[in-house]
Amino acid sequence: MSPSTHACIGLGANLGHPQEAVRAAIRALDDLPQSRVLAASRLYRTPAWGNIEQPDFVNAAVLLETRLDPRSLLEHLLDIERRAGRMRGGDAASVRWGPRVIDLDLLLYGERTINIPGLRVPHPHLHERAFALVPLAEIAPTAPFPGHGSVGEALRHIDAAGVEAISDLRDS
Ligand code: PH2
Ligand code: MG
Ligand code: MG
Repeated sequence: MSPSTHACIGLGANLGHPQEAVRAAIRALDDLPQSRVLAASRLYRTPAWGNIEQPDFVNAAVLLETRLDPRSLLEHLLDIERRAGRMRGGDAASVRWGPRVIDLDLLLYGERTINIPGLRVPHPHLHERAFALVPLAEIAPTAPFPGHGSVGEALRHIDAAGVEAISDLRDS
């Protein structure tokens, strides 16, 4: 069994029922084997990033204590996406940067840098995306971010305009 690690997961959705989808995915993360959610951020409404006209996103972040290795954790994230109805390959909702019912990204895995087929950690765009960094900084500002110091330090270098917590009430 691997030692326990703090992994950071980014969640996003902008099709169907985004708030419900994000909340359900947070519960699914807590149900993963050898894992538990240590902290979940509030939900944020964020302007869609990318070159496609699409609805605003709901984004959030989770700090997960896990003994799953990075590859197994990634497989579980893809499985949660599939069970939530996420389609990959061929359909309109699979366009790069396009709309999706739920997206779970492995942003950080302890202090590790990972570069294997299908998985790069830290997430290669984390340092430039307020929709991921703002929720993450809410729950894990001191988390080590290889190449960028910490999550909180990385956030100081980007413009977070337009990224707003939906409500302090989780069931709004
Ligand atoms: N995800 C994308 C593309 N654009 N924009 C926001 N605001 N939030 C996202 O999670 C997001 C995005 C593809 O993963
Ligand atoms: Mg993503
Ligand atoms: Mg993804």
